[in-house]
Amino acid sequence: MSMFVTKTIETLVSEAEGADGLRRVLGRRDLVALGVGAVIGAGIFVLTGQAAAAYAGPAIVLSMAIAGLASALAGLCYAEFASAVPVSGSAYTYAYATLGEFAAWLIGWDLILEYALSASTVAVSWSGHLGAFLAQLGVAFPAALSAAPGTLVATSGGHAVTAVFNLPAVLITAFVTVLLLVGIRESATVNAAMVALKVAVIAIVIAGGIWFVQPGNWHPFVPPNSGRFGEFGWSGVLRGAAVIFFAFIGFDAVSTVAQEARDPQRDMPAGILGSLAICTLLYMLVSGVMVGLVPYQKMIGSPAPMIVALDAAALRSSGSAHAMLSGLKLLVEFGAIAGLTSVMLVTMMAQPRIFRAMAIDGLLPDWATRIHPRWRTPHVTTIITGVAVAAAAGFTGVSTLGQLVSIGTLFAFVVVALAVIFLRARRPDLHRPFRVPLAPFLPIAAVAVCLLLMASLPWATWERLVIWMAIGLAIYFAYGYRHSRVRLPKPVDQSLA
Ligand code: ALA
Repeated sequence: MSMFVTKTIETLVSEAEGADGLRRVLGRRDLVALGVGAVIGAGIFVLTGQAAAAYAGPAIVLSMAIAGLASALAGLCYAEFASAVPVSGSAYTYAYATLGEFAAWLIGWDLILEYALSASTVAVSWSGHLGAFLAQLGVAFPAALSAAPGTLVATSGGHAVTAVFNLPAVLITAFVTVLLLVGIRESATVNAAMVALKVAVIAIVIAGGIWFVQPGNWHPFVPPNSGRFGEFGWSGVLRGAAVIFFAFIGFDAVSTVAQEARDPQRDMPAGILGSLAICTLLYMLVSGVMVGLVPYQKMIGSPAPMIVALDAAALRSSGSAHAMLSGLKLLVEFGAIAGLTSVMLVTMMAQPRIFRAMAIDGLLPDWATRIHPRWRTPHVTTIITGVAVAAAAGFTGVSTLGQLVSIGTLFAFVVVALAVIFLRARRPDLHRPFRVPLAPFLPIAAVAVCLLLMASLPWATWERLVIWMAIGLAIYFAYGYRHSRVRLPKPVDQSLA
């Protein structure tokens, strides 16, 4: 059989309904919280300032709306698939059902960028925020243990030392891995607590900060273009959207726990679209407040733009207002640390489930399908993910690879939107509890907007994507092509399930 062989929807659903071993414990609220958990993180706490200062100015609010719209178009496509095919492989499985094994492998491989690589970049950011938080409390963390080997880091005394490895990034990855091993219910509960905290912090920044906004900072709302594409003006709004898109990544991770949802057909669309709506609204409001507190130029290059904005407001105020703004700064650091932890938690929850779906199909080795007898979690793939994320976060300079995460995710979105169109044509009869409205126009719009955002990313990011995919192709032909269970049917080894 050819490598374009597809899996039928009926096979996928019956496999998922069989004695799979995962626990069906997640309700609608858990799913929305998982979506928000995966989305609000490094993007809003780190990238907003850069996107506003270098590209969009106060119109960062519009960039947020565009990135939110692109995500919503893709989110609708994910919602249709996740309700019709509620299995844990997400885009990988959707591609297998529609475009065939080869495309499925490519997407499965690509999703490593979205989940494992983003967890690594977020772990590095987590480490940076922990250092800043401790510094605010007057505690100095050893600089040599705070970055990838070979990086020059400034000590609290102002000297430069060469870092050995990034200890906090490794520790947080280990903590998240252990939590994910112990159980899906436990992980969802910790996630809910962290989501409540980070949403509360953002809401407090909005509600507290709005009183200190200087409306003059919002003018001109769309600063004139500098003469170069992407530097202010409308092209800047677009580039700002492409950069800030990272902040929206993650809502689709909800679809990877479809087999652990109590009623996936009903609750998957709510989890995906509900979390996206909450995050888009919060992002537009908080970025609007930030560029109202401080002239956007002041946030250039800052890894903690919310702090810069609050600092500017604190400088202008006195007495209790000053004290409140200083308190808010500490809260923001704390919220960022919680926020980043939950992003890692959900992306590192998603990755092992995709690996496992690939192993069930024979594209990865059999032992990767195992479920822990007591914890009922995919422990083998969870540990592999944890080790890979920790190695990348602790020992390599992954922090510069955020745009690779974005391009990889956009690529997956394009494929899922195309897959919706294909499946509508091929299986019009299929029961779809949720349907993308105005199909095929909205899925086509999803493809177009995602391609536009991909085109706005730097060329170097494209080169890295091509290299990553070439490595994936080599692995497919060396292993998956020869072991595929769909093309070369062989019984599943029940002792491993
Ligand atoms: N959306 C996630 C973040 O901003 C990846 O950290």
